[in-house]
Amino acid sequence: MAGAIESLLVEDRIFPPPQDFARQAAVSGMDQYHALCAQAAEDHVGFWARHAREQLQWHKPFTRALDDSNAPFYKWFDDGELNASANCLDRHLGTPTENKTAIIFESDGGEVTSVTYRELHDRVCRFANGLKSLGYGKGDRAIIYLPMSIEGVVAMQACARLGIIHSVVFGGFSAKSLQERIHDVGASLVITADEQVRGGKSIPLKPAVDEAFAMGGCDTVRKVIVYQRTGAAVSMVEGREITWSQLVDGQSSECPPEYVSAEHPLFVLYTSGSTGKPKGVQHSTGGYLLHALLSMRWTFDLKPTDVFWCTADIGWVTGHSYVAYGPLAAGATQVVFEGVPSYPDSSRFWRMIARHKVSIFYTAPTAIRALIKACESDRATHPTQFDLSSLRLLGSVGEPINPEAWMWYHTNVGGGRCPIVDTFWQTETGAHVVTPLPGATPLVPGSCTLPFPGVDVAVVDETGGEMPNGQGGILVIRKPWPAMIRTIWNDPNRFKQSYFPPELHGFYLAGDGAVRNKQTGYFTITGRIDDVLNVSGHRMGTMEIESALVANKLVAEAAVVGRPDDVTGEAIVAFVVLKGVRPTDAAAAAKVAKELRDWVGKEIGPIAKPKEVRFGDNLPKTRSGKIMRRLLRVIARGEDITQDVSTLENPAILEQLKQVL
Ligand code: 7RM
Repeated sequence: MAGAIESLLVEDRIFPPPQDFARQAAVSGMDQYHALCAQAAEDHVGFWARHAREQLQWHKPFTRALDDSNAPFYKWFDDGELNASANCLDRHLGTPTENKTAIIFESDGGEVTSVTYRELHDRVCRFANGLKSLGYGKGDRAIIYLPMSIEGVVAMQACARLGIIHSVVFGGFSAKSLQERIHDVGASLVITADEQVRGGKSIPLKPAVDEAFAMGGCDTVRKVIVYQRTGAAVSMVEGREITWSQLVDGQSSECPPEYVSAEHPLFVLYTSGSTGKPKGVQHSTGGYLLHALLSMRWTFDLKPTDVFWCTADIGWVTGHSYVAYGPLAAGATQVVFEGVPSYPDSSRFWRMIARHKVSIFYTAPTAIRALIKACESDRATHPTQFDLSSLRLLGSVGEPINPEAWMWYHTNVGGGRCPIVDTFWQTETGAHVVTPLPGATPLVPGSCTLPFPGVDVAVVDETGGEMPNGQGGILVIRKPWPAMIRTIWNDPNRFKQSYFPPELHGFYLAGDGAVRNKQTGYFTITGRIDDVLNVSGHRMGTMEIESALVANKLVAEAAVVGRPDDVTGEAIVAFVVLKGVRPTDAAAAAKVAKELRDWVGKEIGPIAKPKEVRFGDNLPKTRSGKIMRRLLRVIARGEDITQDVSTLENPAILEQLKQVL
């Protein structure tokens, strides 16, 4: 890792914006970028207020842009009223966008369904009217547990239309994770599907909802709506559970939006932290939508003729800001994809880009790395075998993109002509925080470059003092910004403690390390500084996985660490002490390891399954009983331990844990 970071710091390839790109760009050239930053620096609140007035349609204009009287519980535009769904759909009616394609949906099997903005509006209204007929309205919470689909977007938009706060749970999460979220958010409504289809396989969803209910704690739920994706037979509780088509049948395609305060929560999205259970990150309506939309214009330079494709699932924040809200608010045509990049083979993305003439493509480094590997063994899936000439801009999100992958993406997917926006942001930030603007920022592979105008990002030491360029520190945001997290659902204290530690006197703590280039001031993210892993761009708390492991009857103790992985960025390695005897032969170890991996899959979801499980009679501990995770990280990487281990209670254990059975 140290080597990797050093190589980033000496990276000297620079890719200025192509001239014809810069000429037509929303932010054209660094002068314009610096001018925007200067406006924000001069009048931070006024800057955002101006864009809020220009970009959003207000039912009632706001008179006060920022209320910081109860920091860090900031309020933006809060006496203004608007509706997020009206800002995504109704605003386009009566304009040329009304009959433009909003969503091109491609199923796992390759069938294509498209809807125009008018049709999407009508579908959202019908569904919203159905929800209304069941008595749902402003302030209720809905869990959405749906596959990537037009229906997923419709469900989110319909909730927004009525002021219902949605909480989308990724379809890859287990029944247990679903139950915890239903309970924590106090949902009265669950919207799900019979099954989801990915990679040629049907995976049950409704049965997971049934299982979640059977675990208890879901008594707040009054109704379950089931979208019949495959038509598989699923159990339906009479009176409580109805199908999507029953709900929308006979409903009107006009549903007046419920105007809410800009501070009304639009959604709660659960994300992993360093301790305890996942946190329900609460976002606002106005400030969130503003930044989602503005980044469509500035980061993605969206034009009316673009075909935008963000490959993220709606279960993640990227699928909120850059599938469900941002592209629609901007009136874009976007691709929504049900399946996976490797099915029917690893050329799926390239075929889809060619088929739908995608011009802006936004995906994760882990997908790029997996596809690099795939096309090395099967040349027929190499991107250069396909007509990708429609592309004009590429994007990356979720984890650092290593310069090799960046170069490959640039050369082979972008044909050397498309800028790459390496966008750094988080569930908590709502939208892009450090990112190139493609018509302005000269690109350096492996760097997310410079702050989004109006977001005051800095690298500081533990007490908030700014680090000189070239010296690493922690990434903070010094001023509130409109799309920032408002609180953690049900846990305002945890919100304060996690993001606004007293030592940083009011700065937002992102949880990432960063360093700025000595000459350019460009940011490079050096990774999480807490116990959060990034596996395939998915955030996983090590404590969360440890809790799942020790909940298994075989396990006495467990410690989980990350190890660098070529494809997934980080891989999960679990060190486990069993209650019974330690397995000493490979077959026995493999059997228990499989059992534990499957267990974690059931407790959290398949994405949390450890890649490797090692067994020991004990774990390396200090004399005060603290597990030395630092040493476990070294062991997990297969590196030699160079540090002094004399303070360990039980140094002999290290040899045992080094063994790979
Ligand atoms: C959007 C998203 C957030 C964490 C964040 C970082 C890492 C995301 C980049 C990145 C380096 C990037 N939300 N991260 N983007 N690291 N360069 N461009 O991913 O809440 O799920 O994760 O992801 O560690 O803190 S998230």
